[in-house]
Amino acid sequence: VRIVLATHNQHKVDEFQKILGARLPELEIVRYDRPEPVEDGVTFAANALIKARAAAAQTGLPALADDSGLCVDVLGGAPGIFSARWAGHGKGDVANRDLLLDQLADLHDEDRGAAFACTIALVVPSGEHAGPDAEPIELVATGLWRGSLARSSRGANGFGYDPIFVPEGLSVTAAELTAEEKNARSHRALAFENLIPLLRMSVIP
Ligand code: ITT
Repeated sequence: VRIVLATHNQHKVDEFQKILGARLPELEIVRYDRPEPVEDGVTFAANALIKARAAAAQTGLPALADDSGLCVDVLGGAPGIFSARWAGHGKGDVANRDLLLDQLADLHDEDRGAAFACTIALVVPSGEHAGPDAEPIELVATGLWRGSLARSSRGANGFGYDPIFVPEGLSVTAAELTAEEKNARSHRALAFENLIPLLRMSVIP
């Protein structure tokens, strides 16, 4: 089954392929990175649906999209949906991380709790058999990965905020994990775990 993944982020594509390849080999994930619709939703789910809806409408194929970010407890869940542009549009991962580290510099270890969140939206266009007024199927699944924020960046694997995120139960950052170790426990892996029954129900014969 062919399914498009609407993203500009190659790291997400790599993680999707590794996570799903192991679990659902019958799915062929094809990257789709046309100009994105405006992500003006106020939740991860809303933004993931905006991206997946546009891709499904443009391709006529089932579409997946991922909206994700880092939610810091003392910041009331920020950066959250603003994670990709925390230091400003186009400033990049290093600037985003450095700003967050600066903002949290005075906090004690016990106040540095955070979670990565990932919401994956699946939009399946209505089939021809479904009649002219049929709506697409829209489903979402979320995964959370608890941890805390390091005091400086460590590690070269992964992407984004991985070098400053210490997963619960570990003493290394997510960027010091191998891809296999990250994909075995990450917010993205958990979101997929929750999405698999929905995929089986809607796109996998
Ligand atoms: P698309 O919208 O094109 O998919 P994007 O990178 O802009 O790509 P988001 O809008 O969902 O994606 O922003 C996600 C932000 O959260 C971005 O800053 C990422 O670096 C960060 N992020 C998401 N998942 C992450 C992960 O597994 N590890 C580290 N950082 C992550």
